[in-house]
Amino acid sequence: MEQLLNQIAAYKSEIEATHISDAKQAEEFRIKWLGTKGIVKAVMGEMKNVAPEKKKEAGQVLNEFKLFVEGKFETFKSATEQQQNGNANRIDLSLPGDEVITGSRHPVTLMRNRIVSIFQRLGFAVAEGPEIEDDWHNFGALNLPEHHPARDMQDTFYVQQNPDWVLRTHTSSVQIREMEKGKLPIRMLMPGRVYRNETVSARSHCFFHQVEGLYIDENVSFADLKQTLYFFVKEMYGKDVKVRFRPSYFPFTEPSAEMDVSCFICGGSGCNICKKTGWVEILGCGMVHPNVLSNCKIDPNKYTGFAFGMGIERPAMLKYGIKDIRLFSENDVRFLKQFSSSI
Ligand code: 2U9
Repeated sequence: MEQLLNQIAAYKSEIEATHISDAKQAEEFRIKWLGTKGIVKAVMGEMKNVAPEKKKEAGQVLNEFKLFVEGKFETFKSATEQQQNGNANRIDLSLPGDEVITGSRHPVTLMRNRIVSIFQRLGFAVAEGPEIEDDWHNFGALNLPEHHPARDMQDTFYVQQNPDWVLRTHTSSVQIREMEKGKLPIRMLMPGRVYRNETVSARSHCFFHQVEGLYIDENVSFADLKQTLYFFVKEMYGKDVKVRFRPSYFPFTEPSAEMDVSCFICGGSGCNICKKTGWVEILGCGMVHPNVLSNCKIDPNKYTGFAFGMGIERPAMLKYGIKDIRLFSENDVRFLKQFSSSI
């Protein structure tokens, strides 16, 4: 019995001298002392060697020892848990913050948004359509029947697998799709990418972007077209620009016109941009040809409409001073990150 008491006293001082610094050591402590093959179990086993009259006393001492070890283990465990939580929650306020990489919008997107938002204020809605079109929507419905010489005006990319399919040469095909739905009036804007089989150079590319507009209702006149475009020009290029219309020809509009604004670079006195004429061409327009309305099952005797179309790259190049159209599609981050805007 005395031997047992001495042994327990030695164990107690060993435990008192033990220091635990992490969860791993706490677990090692548990296994050593409280595990199934641990010291506490072994000491309990000594009971059988204790003389019967001492068993009661020995039982109390052993029980107290067991509680002592368990208590120590709980203390170690909660200390290491607190330590772990502390590490996770500790914030070093002196560290620099994470960099917020915001990116920037593409200059073509910026210019498109600018154009679109002006017409949206006049009640134009935006519509989109497929870039691979069938012959009917890109040409036929737009008063360009097969073998019409006007088809040669735009060199077209044909899809090899199906000669009826083309990469759309204008977003007018989207207007046709809207008109075919038969819901009138229509006041819509069609921004999008178009393709033309042209040699790529600093000034022209085989794909570019345009915004087209279409307004169809009863009693729409050329005066409505002019007022709409006047509003656009004033918002886009400023209150002081002058506007002129020149007669033109498009198979899908009659009459047709091209619209120039007084040069917003030199103010009309003559520079490289306006080729010393004082005028810059910005868009084509006209009254929707009656054949186009009929093609879409709209009665041309009841409804009339106007349409217009403009490129996006050229105004973007003039606004941002971009000298080469190819930069738009090269995805050079050094180029792209220079443009920022809220829209
Ligand atoms: C329908 C009927 C008529 C859209 C029009 C133009 C004139 C025009 C060019 C300007 C520069 C395209 O990006 S560009 O190369 N567009 O000159 N576009 S009238 O006329 C339409 C459209 C849809 C149903």
